[in-house]
Amino acid sequence: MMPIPAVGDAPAYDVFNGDADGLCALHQLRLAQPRDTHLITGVKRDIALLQRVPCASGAAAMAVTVLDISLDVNLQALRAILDGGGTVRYFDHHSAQHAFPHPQLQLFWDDAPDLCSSLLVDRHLGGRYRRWAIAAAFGDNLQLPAAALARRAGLDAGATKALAELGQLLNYNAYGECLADLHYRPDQLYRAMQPFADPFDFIAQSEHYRVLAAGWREDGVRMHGLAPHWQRPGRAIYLLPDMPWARRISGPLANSLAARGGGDSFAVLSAGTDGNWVVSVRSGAPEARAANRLCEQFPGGGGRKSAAGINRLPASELDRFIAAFDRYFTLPSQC
Ligand SMILES: [Mn+2]
Repeated sequence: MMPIPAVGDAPAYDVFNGDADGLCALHQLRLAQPRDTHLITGVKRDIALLQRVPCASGAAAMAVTVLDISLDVNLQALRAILDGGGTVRYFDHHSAQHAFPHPQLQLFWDDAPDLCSSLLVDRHLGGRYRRWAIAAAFGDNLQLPAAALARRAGLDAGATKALAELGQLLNYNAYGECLADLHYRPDQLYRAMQPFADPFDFIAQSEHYRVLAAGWREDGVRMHGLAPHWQRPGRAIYLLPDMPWARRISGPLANSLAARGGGDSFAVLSAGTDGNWVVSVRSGAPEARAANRLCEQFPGGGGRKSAAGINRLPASELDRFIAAFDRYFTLPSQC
């Protein structure tokens, strides 16, 4: 049972990314330190979450826990909460170049490539709910570190696979343009996980797990039926229609194409409800042809060398994008 906050207690907020990593980071923490809190979360790409904490001036100091969203993106809201007398505990592995020391800020931050927020919480708790951390690491695409941790935890191949699937399903639920695209709002999904200290019980008993597994199968059939809109040797472009299922699988599709390896580059363009495209690009040669350099040629484009995107590509720019993509990723042997 969740303890009811005593009268006069400061309001507490848990602010977390709606993906597997955010969910499992919060879940581990609240299993260890139960507290009735207000939940603030959203779809996976909704990361400017801290500004949603109501900053009532003159209110008693609030306690805010933040999980798996970039400090840089939430800098202003973080400062406002601290300036208002609130305390913040922050676990994250995204960009935090503007991190600063503050007596009311406890920052657990590490962007090592084999870490995620759930693993930072796992470290903080001394591995107390490690199975949830392993599921999260799989969900956050950290296949090797997750498998290594599972081995060290004595899990056999079947159990490891079950946690990998759980992580994938929790992560899959967060993909969409808006909450209506998702099977469950991430705060609902978290509440469904809350009674389960052991993820294997969640897998065996939760209706939410069954719904996600069925949704994943259905969307997977649609995903595997997709043919590229445009294709040349070593590079392809996929167009996804303006449908909730398509917005749910855009991330998993990009991940599964990337997982094929082989040095291929590709773009997945999802039709937004506003008629424009949301573009995600993966480079098969990140050093020679950084994905972000292609995307930066378009307004709202950016990202990393291996994976980048364009937030809003006008429908009228589709042909220009395909031509630019083609030029950029043309294989040297064909020049
Ligand atoms: Mn993460």
